[in-house]
Amino acid sequence: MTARVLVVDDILSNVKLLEAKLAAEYFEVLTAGSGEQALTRVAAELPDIVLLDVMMPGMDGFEVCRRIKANPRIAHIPIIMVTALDQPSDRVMGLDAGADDFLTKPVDDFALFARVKSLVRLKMMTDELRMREETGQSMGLADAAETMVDPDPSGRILIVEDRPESVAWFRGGLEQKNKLVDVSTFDEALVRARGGDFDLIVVSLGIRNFDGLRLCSHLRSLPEVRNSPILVLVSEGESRKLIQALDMGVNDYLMRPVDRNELLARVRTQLRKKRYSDKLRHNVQLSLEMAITDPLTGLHNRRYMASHLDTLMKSASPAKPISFLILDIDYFKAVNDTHGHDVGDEVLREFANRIAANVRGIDLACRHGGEEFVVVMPDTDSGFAFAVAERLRQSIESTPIKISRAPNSLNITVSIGIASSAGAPDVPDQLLRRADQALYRAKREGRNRVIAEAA
Ligand code: GH3
Ligand code: MG
Ligand code: MG
Repeated sequence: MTARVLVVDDILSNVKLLEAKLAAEYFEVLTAGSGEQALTRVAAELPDIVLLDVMMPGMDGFEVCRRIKANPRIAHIPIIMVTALDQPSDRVMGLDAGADDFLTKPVDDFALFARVKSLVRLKMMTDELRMREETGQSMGLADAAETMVDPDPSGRILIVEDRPESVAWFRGGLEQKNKLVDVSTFDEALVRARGGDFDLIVVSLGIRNFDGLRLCSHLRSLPEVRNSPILVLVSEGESRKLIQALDMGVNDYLMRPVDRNELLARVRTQLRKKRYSDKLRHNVQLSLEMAITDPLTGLHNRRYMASHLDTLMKSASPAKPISFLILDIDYFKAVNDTHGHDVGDEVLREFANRIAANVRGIDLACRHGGEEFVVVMPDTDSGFAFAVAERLRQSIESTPIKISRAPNSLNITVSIGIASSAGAPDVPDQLLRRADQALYRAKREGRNRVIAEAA
């Protein structure tokens, strides 16, 4: 993996040392010699990660970190504080400022590469989502997700640990704000994680019943758990395990003995990130739905129908014919002219509801444009399609459409054309054209009727 790393330190020899280590591992290295310069470079060059010295004259590392995290354009860039300080309180201050992790000077190479790689990999997954969300936004489909929706969210947390005193300690720290479930066996952990929709899973790597790393790797491979962050507990002297854990995609870790404030800070960070990526994922999903949906009626749009038809037609055969209905409201222009465009829209919405209520789940109903609708019916011959169309026509004719202003309801009628295909050599366009010709006949012969193409 390669990534662009910004190294920030006021002492040139520190910068040179980290630069050399990272360059040897084929990272692209950018540098800054002060807090101010760091902010400028982050904004201008959008690195994948920042290694940030804490003690600098002028603006110190904590302040740089806070400012990066307060700017929505760059807040997603992970930050590792590199510090000579090694008190839990310093770490908590950094985590509170928004840092993702800490490295103590002199920097251990293994720890450095493991954490940089892990954080960059996690960022790339979020970047992919961010890009898709941005595309959705630029198409006017959904609003942007806020980077920091809730600075201190609560969530559902699964604790995998077999020491009762340790479980009790976690409960003491986290239970007030979060919903906790604890388990102590491998199978129980899997079952719970699969069904639990957890916002965070905490795994003790020192667990005695089974191999905690194996559990982490298992959890990472389960689709139901993919979006839940994992935080591992490690003891001093287990740095190899920690590096393996980070390599397999674990999101964060805590070193025993665990400092309570550090626990709260790391849990908070993970829950916050989870909320943010959930929101991104939700927006992407929404954009996808909106891209294939007609906003006025909620039916599928023409674009979706066209692409779906290509797939559908391939499965058509004499044994599995496909039928098409084209429906066009009669004298709809008069509705607009008499009652206004808004009422016209209400009629279209209600008309779409009637269609949806009268077709089967496997039928595809879409708004083809204006006051014209298409229903594609797989595995349906012309006779059955005719019966459905006739039922729809009657339902429209017999029940007036409610509107929100006087005269409160309108009588409308519909004309429907039908074409059916037993597969090759028909292509979707021809079938649509034939249904359209049948519709034209229905209009010409007096409207409010169903006409199927001549067999
Ligand atoms: P016919 O019986 O021959 O189908 O006559 P018609 O008046 O229904 O057909 P025509 O094609 O002349 O008019 C269709 C009208 O539908 C014209 C257009 O303004 C209106 N229309 C198209 N899209 C919308 C829409 O989204 N909302 C509203 N309110 N009207 C629409
Ligand atoms: Mg310094
Ligand atoms: Mg019409």
